[in-house]
Amino acid sequence: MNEFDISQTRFLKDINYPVDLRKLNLMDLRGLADEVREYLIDTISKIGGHLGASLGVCELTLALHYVFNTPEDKIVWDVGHQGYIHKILTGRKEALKKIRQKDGISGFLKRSESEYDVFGAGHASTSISAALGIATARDFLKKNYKVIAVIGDGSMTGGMAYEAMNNIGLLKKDIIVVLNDNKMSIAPNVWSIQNYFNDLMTNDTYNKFRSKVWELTEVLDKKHSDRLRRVAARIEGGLKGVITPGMLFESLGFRYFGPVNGHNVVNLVKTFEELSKMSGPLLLHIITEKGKGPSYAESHPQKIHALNPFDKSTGIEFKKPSLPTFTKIFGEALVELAKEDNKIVAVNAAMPDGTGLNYMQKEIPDRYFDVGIAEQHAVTFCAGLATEGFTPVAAIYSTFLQRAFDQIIHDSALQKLPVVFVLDRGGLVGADGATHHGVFDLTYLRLVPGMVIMSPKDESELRDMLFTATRYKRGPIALRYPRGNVFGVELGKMKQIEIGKSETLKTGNDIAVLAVGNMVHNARTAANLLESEGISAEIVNARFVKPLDREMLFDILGRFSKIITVEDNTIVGGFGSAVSEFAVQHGYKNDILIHGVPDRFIDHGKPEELHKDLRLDAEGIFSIAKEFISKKILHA
Ligand SMILES: Cc1ncc(C[n+]2csc(CCOP(=O)(O)OP(=O)(O)O)c2C)c(N)n1
Repeated sequence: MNEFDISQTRFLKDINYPVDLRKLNLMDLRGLADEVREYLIDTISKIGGHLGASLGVCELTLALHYVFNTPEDKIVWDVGHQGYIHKILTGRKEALKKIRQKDGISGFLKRSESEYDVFGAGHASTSISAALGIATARDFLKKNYKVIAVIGDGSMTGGMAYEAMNNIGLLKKDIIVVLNDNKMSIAPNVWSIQNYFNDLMTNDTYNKFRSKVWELTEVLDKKHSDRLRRVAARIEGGLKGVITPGMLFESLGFRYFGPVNGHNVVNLVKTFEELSKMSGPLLLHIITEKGKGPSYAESHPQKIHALNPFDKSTGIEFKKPSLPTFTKIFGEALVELAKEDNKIVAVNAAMPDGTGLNYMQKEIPDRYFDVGIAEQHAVTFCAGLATEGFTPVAAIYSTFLQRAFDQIIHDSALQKLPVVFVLDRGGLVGADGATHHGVFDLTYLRLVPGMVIMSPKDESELRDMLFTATRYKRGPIALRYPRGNVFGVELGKMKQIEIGKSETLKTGNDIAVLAVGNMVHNARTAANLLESEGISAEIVNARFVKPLDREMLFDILGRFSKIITVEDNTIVGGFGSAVSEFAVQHGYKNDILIHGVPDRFIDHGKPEELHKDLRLDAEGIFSIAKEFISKKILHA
């Protein structure tokens, strides 16, 4: 397929900011949409990234920046993974070529990156709350810009969206919510309200009735037209015998418009022009196709949510890893265990493939649940299942489980309910960056009384830990492992691991390195490097961050004056903190160096680049150990 050359485009070559866009004739937006799509596909095919969502909002993004006076008017994007076209149109056309790469722009919205990125995102369902905050501040400041939140139907499965809408109904602020309905989350969406939409969109009589009412009431003044439209909506609800989504939103205080075709850019512009003249909370429901454009994307919207570099004529990714991922090992092991134990139930929050629960979904669908982007609900749902003797396995990315902190404490741990938490993407995740790194979990889980926290050094230990977790009945137990491919070690029959027992991998005399999870591998390699310089390091695979292996710690603290702890978690309150607290509480005065992710947010980059920068790779651990031994440093 041909290289895409921006200089040969009719419109895109001259578009750098929304002001340039606004100089175009309305009809030219169609041609521009084609060019933007082509540029997006060409760029992402070379470097990888989120594709489907941005292709789906191409016309919407053009229409919003065309009609509204951005950045004075504020667009708040939910999640932000659909923001690539927004970035192209707001000064980052060239920068798109380095999106998600080290020192390049972020794959999500980021306030520090552009004044057009009004509100940072990465996690779902925040846009309506943020937009309401902005609108409330605007009114305090007596300004009159527009505030528009764009939220997908997937993100509408998150409870926070309803908390925000409920609040908007009370505050009655001028705000426009665009509901981008493509029936997809990453996987097909699990939104019950979708059924109402499906009803609506296929019901011809309803659509005719509705447009007739709008036409008839167009000529009336606002007070009378509003009243008539409400009466009509009630009649229509009665006729259909169901509550229509329009009524759902209207009962929350919104005026509901739609559904309209989100790929007709000309109509979208006209609709936004109309909406911009209205006041109060407005909700525009648009229908789009995730992956709109290339046929492979339209037919596989789930696959093209995010991609490695790919062939742009077929959508097929170039690089297929030879080793499986930790995710796959977990997913398959869970099926193995669930086949033996019919009390095991698997729960995920809108990430069946990402968490590896797609294997359960396929093999044992009646004990598989996707609850939507609803991590809080997922955890309490699991706690409920546990009260009745089930073994719920909540498979949630480390970063997204942050959402359910109170549910972990209040609903699971406090009641000693045995929920198994499986946290994929623990540690530095790479290209998704600061919003997605799983570097807080060891800390936020460690402070929960009674919580057991494990992290495997490799895939075989992951299986054993899962086996152990599903048999543990004394309370919540968590298992955390990284993104990416496994080491390729041999897999045996799953077996029980003693709770709180570490594993010494190498004995030594000069320094002890206590490592957690995938850092064990790097620590081991560092020990070999140290050995070649005549430094003898003892290497311990901690296995458990809680409870700590007291016997091992007494032994290590007794034998070594210098100890390094290594974890790909924040150094605040994680494994190293636990070891230091233990030492202090028992009156030891050893030098303990806590090595991990520093106490700041870490940007995107390849995991290996980030590990190198933060000295968490083998070389880094090796050099830190040397400096520590020679007393150059007391902390990393
Ligand atoms: C709290 C949280 N959980 C999970 C995710 C992972 N995630 C990213 S995008 C996405 C689907 C969003 O669907 P939707 O809002 O409909 O947007 P679309 O991709 O369809 O445009 C999910 C589940 C997330 N970003 N935040």
